[in-house]
Amino acid sequence: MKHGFKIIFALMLCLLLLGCGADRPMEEGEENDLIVVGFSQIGAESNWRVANTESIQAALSEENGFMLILDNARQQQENQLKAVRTFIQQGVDYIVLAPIVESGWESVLEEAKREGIPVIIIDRRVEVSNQGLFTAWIGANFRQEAETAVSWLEEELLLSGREDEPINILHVQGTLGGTAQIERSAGLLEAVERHSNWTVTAQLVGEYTQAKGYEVVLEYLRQNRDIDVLYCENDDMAFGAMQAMDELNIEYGADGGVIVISFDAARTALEACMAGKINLCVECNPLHGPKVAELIWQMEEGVLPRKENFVDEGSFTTEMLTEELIANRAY
Ligand code: GYE
Repeated sequence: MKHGFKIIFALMLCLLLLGCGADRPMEEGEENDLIVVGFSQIGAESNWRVANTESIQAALSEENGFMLILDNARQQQENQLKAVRTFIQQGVDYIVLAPIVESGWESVLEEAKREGIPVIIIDRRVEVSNQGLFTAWIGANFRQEAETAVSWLEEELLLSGREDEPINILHVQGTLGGTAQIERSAGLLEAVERHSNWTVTAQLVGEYTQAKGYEVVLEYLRQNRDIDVLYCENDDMAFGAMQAMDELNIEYGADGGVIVISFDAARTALEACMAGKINLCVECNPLHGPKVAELIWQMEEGVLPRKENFVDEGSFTTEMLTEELIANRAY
């Protein structure tokens, strides 16, 4: 723990103990033992994000030796920059940053580096000229996720004898400029290039939320219902889109109608997939907490952690899912 922060923390603890009239004197070295981590989280826009926050909170708990300072940026990069600067001022031991977009981090990361505070980036990536500005990154292979989705679609169209038919794809994107969006979009567009009969009829930005997904898809489908595939860059937007299709009496899912592809595979989406509403759930694993803790302990022991750390993930279709499988999932 950095010196300035140690003093503030010790003072706060004293005040708290005095305020509560506690009679237990602070044990010597008590405040020294916790590793202080500042975590700048994007927000709480999706089930995935909530599971991600919970995973960090569970892994960086006091019982595990950490004091976590969590900041929710409510979808604003500006708030994230402020939070990281506050962590630096407080002299935290480590910073964990889940960046909303890839660009714009250079100066704040330089400031952290100058103060000698290691930064672990999780989930989306940062685009910086010097890779030494952060210690490690933990996250998913978003391009692989997109490739899983398009290969499944190719196969599905082949099996149903539609491989040469014109295929209209409605593409619902997440927050623009973040790695998950960039890679999931790029994987789809590359496949569209390869298939002369595939067309992206529109790209709508749903900001990863159910409400926005519903709004943009409803508005679009009111004008144009001629779509074969809905490619949604997360579950929450897929739920919004399904709500819009229900309202407009458009059929979708495993029994026929619009083919729905979604990313994340959080529990509620898997349930919708098992019920035949979502055809394919491509998993994106939000459980970064244990890996963050592991990397910090490595650094505490003077070991330089691996720079790129991918989490495991798979994909699910209606036939693959059982209640038991869903019940046993962690998110
Ligand atoms: O898919 C979405 C979220 O960056 C992988 O962000 C993440 C995405 C995830 O809020 O649900």
